[in-house]
Amino acid sequence: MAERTSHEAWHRLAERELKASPDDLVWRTPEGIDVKLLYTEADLEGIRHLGTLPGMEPFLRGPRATMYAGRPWTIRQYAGFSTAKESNLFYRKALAAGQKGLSVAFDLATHRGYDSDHPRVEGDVGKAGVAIDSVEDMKILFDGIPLEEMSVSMTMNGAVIPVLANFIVAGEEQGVAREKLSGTIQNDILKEFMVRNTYIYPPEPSMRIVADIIDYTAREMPKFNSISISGYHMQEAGATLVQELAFTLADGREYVRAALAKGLDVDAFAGRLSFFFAIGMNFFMEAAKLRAARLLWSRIMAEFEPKKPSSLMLRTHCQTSGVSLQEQDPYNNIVRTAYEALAAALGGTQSLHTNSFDEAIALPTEFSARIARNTQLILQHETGITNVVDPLAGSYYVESLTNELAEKAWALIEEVEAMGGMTKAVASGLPKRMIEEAATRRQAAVDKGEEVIVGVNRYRLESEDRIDSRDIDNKAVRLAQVRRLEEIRRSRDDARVDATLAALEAVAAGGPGNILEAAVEAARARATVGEISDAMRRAFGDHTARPEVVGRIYGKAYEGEPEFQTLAARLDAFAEMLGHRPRIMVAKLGQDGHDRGAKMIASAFGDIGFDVLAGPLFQTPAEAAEMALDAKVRVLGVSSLAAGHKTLLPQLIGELKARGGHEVIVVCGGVVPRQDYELLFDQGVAAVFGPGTNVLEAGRAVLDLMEGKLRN
Ligand code: DCA
Repeated sequence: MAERTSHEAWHRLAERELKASPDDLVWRTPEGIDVKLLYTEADLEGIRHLGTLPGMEPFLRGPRATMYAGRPWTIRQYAGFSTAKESNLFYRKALAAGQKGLSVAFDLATHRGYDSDHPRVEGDVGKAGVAIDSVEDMKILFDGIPLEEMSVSMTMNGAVIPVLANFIVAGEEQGVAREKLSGTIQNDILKEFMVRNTYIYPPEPSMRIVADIIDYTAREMPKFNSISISGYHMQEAGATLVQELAFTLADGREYVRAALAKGLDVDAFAGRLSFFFAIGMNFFMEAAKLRAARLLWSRIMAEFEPKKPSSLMLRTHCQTSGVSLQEQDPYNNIVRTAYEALAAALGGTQSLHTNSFDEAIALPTEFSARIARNTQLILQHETGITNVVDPLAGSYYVESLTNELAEKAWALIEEVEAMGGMTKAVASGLPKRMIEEAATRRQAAVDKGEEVIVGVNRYRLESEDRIDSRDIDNKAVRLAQVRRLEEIRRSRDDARVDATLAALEAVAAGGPGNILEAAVEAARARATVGEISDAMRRAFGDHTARPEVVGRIYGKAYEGEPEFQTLAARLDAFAEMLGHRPRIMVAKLGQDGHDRGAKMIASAFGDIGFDVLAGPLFQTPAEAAEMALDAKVRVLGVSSLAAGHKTLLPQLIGELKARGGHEVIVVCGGVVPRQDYELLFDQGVAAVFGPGTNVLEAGRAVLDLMEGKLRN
């Protein structure tokens, strides 16, 4: 009663201060959660998880009893570029400067199971990660790094079999038996079909690969985490935190079922399942998300009736949000990353990557990587936050958020369950569509200034200083890789390679045995990543996805707004003059599967009134040019997020010209450093739209270009 009276008194006071009702200030988040102005004890009523303890079921307050007081989270920076030698040097310096664990970024050629000399990957080798073709590269990558002491995480999903096999053999040849290897393999293919797109094979055999790896590591590599079930890329693709939470945990449930279907005992593998979440700018909600994730995972795992308490425990890596980084006023990114890192730590992560401030533009330099690493070192050594376990517990707001996120995510998990589980849901396209809708909605909110981004849509600088960025000479990297491949092919025993590859293909085709086990033999014989992947391709086939674009989301957010209507009307007039809607193709070239930007542009441009053709993923420049000319497009927009632009765009323009397509206007969007703009313009690119571009402005610019072309 006293509580109610005082709350009423507060309400009156608040109303007087605001000259409006405090209820008007309720913040509806993209998750559909109404965040109130004030939380009180009353908000804790009925929340069942209160009063639980860390290190114990349901592990909401953390997987360890002492958390960071016993051992702080692992500072694990995701890195890799160019050759194995260059990356090895970078790792060694980082470890000497305070980094605690390794996390390897592979280039996209490796991700998709191609050797560096394959014609489809010319623009990708060594660009967005390190090029690894064989055991020899893997050995160089870890040269001088003792694998019995250092835990190594490898982000690999498509070509997970050859890469893990190469790692095992590299360890062996370094004198470290596989049972001593510690680390994590991402091995999370479901989210690749949903958002990240570095798949190779169709879903069914891909799930078999996941289960075989869980089986092999459970038997042979007890210190190795067999999977890193990842929501990170979902949030990067635009998912709300509820979607990220629900789809990730539903993926996890599916993997557990796949492993159980192989006849494994749940306690033999559950303790080595790990997770990976993104941490964005919604500070308290991100911390609450990790707490809710642990609560829900223990609930899911309880269904499988494990005997070991550790089988119910969610352990996770986190990475600060890449999409929250901006090209404009880039030092702001240091501040963003620091807040996100704090949220991850307060949420109880086990391992963390903090982004470098220049990552919206290019690969990190040594300078930006140092600041990113020091962001964590300062948190661990100077702020005192490691001394207390789960310090946000008991906060009316955070507990209430934890509960609400958990409830909303659980409802979505149940929805997936009703569809027959995540593999079926993914096949139906529902999660992908939901995420794309959320991404488009968010873009509209940013473009309209409803969501403020400092330095981008508010407090923008008049002029920006250029910052240094790292560039990779991928021609030189490719040449070095091709030479080593030649050397390997010359020096190995071909008959042994053929026999091991044939044995692998037989297992993949349904014969007895474990796929990873067979691949280890092939890797030992010096079969390459491409050859091992191809042996499985022969058994499994390739997966190709149909590009689908959501509609009426961006336009709806702008309903009735003059800015949008003016542009749409201008476009209508232009279309009338032409006698048809101007057609634009949105293309993705090379192995770059990051398609959030491309999908969003396709969707928004469609709403504005363009006739949009979405090209498939992984086109070569020649294939894209051919498709564009067949479809008679006026504009060909290339979305480039994996640093292939300097190779692929000139090639594309060459291919267009070779086919008489001089009239096609080529524009480019995505992560392109300013210093590359001139080169692209010289090659004939008409406009470059960097990160933070307002979509309506891009639409206007494209229309201007088309009108200009007609006039000339
Ligand atoms: N007291 C005593 N021991 C502790 C404590 C503590 N307070 N906290 C952790 N430890 C132990 C752990 O039990 C673990 O030993 P174990 O493997 O034998 O059980 C060891 O110290 C390492 O700690 P852990 O929290 O597991 O941290 P990581 O080895 O860094 O693993 C994890 C984190 C999320 C599980 C892993 O999957 C990972 O590193 N993922 C990274 C994924 C990644 O980098 N992705 C890139 C995008």
